[in-house]
Amino acid sequence: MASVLILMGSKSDWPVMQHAATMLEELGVSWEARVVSAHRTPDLLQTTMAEAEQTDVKVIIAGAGGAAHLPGMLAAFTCLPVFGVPVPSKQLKGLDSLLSIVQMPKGVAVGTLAVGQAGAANAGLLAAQVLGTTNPAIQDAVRAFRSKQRETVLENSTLELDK
Ligand code: RP5
Repeated sequence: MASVLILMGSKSDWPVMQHAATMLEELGVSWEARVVSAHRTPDLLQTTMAEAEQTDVKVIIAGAGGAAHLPGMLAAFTCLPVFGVPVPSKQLKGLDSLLSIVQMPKGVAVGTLAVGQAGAANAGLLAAQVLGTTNPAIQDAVRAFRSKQRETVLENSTLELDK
């Protein structure tokens, strides 16, 4: 397996979760993405975590929507860091996903990112920062990303009215 395992509750989550993969690509971090549902395939969830524990996976990113128990269930099966991404839901726009993921009871930790694409991208960034603590090339890539972002802001710092 790759360094970062991206899991999601449904293929319908991929348009959001692919932003985590894009960020990891940009930072030179290997990733693998799979669909694993906490309530539709609970057995697969358990075997996937057992597999992750035996390979080189360092960080898990988990995206889910609605009653989003996937990140918490994954965290229950591993001591690898789990970052949860609340995926926007049809009815409640992801507020349900956010509260489900962020309100983990004491004793099992899930790091929760923002709802939607920004959260997915930041989950990739945060995973890279974790890996960067022991991998200088990845840390350099994160620094370069920050510098590029800064330059973009400075280039666009003066605003003019369209005439
Ligand atoms: C969750 O239910 C998934 O994470 C997804 O966000 C949501 C809806 O899934 P589908 O009905 O689109 O498969 O388990």
